[in-house]
Amino acid sequence: MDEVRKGRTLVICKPDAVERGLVGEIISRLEKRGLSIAAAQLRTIGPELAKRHYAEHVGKPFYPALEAFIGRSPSLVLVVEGPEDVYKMVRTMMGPTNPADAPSGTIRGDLATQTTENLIHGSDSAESAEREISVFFPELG
Ligand code: FUP
Repeated sequence: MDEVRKGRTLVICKPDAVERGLVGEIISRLEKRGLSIAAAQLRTIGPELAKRHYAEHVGKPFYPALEAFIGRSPSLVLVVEGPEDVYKMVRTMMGPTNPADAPSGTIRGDLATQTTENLIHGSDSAESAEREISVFFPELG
């Protein structure tokens, strides 16, 4: 089993997921796929943390709405482990950013309707995963 636990990625069940009671559904999909939860933290992502996590988006037109949304109530922040390319598996399971483009069978395609409130974040590369894990879980660095 250990030899397939080579990769890790950061997943955020965003405020809409916690508010709508969809955290169990999301974790269940990840676990059924064969991925595992290595760390979990329920926390409100305030402006300072949001700017660190979403550094690439600060200054974009949608950023103020994104910061307000991500901080409006607690998120469940997870480190998810699996094969080397686990980040890619999670991204495929999430579906595209805009739920209108997300196929049925994906988390966003099955459960979300809006780009802002699209339930889940997953790191977009192995490098992003390590950076984002160190933002939320510095002790795992
Ligand atoms: P994703 O990697 O699919 O989570 O999407 P991005 O990192 O590109 O964007 C992060 C979040 O910003 C999205 F989940 C929603 C929000 N966003 C918008 O509200 N409008 C946009 O045009 C792009 C992103």
